[in-house]
Amino acid sequence: MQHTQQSNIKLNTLNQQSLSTLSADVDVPKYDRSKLTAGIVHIGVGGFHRAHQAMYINELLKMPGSESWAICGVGLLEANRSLRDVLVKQDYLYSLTVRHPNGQIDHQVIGSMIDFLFAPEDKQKVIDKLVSPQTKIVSLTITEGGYNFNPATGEFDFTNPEIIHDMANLHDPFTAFGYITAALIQRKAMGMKSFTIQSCDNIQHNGDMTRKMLLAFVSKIDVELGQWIEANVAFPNAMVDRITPVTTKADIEHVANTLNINDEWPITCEAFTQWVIEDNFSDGRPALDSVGAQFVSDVTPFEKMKIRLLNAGHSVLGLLGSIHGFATIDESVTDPLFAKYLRQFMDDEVTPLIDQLEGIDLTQYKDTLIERFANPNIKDSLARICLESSAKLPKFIIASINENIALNRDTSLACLVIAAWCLYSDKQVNQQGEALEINDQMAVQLHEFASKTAQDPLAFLQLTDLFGDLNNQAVFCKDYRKAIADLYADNSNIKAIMQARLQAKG
Ligand code: CS2
Repeated sequence: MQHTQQSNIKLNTLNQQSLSTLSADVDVPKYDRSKLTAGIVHIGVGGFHRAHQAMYINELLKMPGSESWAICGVGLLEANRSLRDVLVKQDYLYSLTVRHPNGQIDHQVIGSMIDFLFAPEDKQKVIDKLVSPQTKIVSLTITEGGYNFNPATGEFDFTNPEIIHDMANLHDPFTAFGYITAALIQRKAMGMKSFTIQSCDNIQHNGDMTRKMLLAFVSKIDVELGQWIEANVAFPNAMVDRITPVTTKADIEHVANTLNINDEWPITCEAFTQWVIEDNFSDGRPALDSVGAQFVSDVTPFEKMKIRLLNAGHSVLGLLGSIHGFATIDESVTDPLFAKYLRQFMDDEVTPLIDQLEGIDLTQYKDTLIERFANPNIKDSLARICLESSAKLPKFIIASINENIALNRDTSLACLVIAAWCLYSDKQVNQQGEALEINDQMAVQLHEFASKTAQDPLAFLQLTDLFGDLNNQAVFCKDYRKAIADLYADNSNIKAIMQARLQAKG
């Protein structure tokens, strides 16, 4: 540790100049970055964007003729200041460490980002960038919560104070909707084409959802603009996939020790990657199909499969594993009981809801998911998985519960996950008595409702913004009461409860 820190001091900072010092087995950008222009403005430069879209664009830029598709990142949040500082220091370069399940590690340096605008410092600059004719695509990873919909109804939340502010102050926006609207007003006035708005978040019909939310926002500001958006702006739906854990100190040290370079914000990810996109763009698109992405006319079946199996599977392991006291996804899924529970959840409570996809064998897809989750080299923390559960679970799990209820199908494995989420939000400790790290925009309400469980076992379900009318579903409620009773019993043991539920399923 001491040694690493000392050697760090002597290391070069990763930047354009130091690229040539990297060993030949590191895949560095050899294309001329000074010739690139940013056809894509990306809002929300998190780890996932840097492991996924920016990586695809990096591959594309290796091909001549694609120079106009580089990325300008945008950070809307004050918290993005430090990312901006690092990226500027590093000429917007960062390393990607790709960890295979067999231990193989590939290192890349990604060069597709050529600028980064930190919005809180200069909002007008961001609006100008969006208006610039160079900008052909505005892509988004603003997380499930960033779309500002009510999770139970799917309708735009007009009560959000930032939205109320932006509607009256488009010159000084906070939200992606504010920035995009300010830019589209100018584009329309100048007779320009619109950019495509491309969501890369884990929301089913992410393009349709973005469109619906933007139109709702605009409807209160400028009705004609709404009509113009309907006629001119493309919102391709897409399924995005690559497991990207939160960067840790160990990742920074790994890069320092193996690449002999100082990268202050490296990204680590799994080898698997997938991007299925509807071929619907307002003003051209990069040839992403030449670098592994897939263009299709309808992405619906792919996104449902991914969100309801992978993302939901993560949440099953995340919440049950947290209560048990596991720290990571691989640790949870290598426990045979957890693996069995996950598989049965996927087989019995999700697979019957997924349409058959030509060319995709669902059994194999699920096998692959379990292998990916078990990758011992990806230490994906349960804290990351449980982060913002209130924005995730309605789409990942509650949607399947509702579909199963409508079909009179059993939901007992998912039901325990909801009850575990109640315990998690209420007690905020695992069954070993250790504190859980809870990060959720709705943490206060989650705790408030969950903490009434001792008086009313169904109290958590009264949070109807998340659960809709689940609290009126008699069969579900009966099972939920049982799950709560089991979880809240003295000496409760989550594994014994999971085992009993699996046995009851037969
Ligand atoms: C995870 C996703 O945040 C979550 O709950 O399920 O971030 C997941 O790792 C990605 O969608 C994988 O593509």
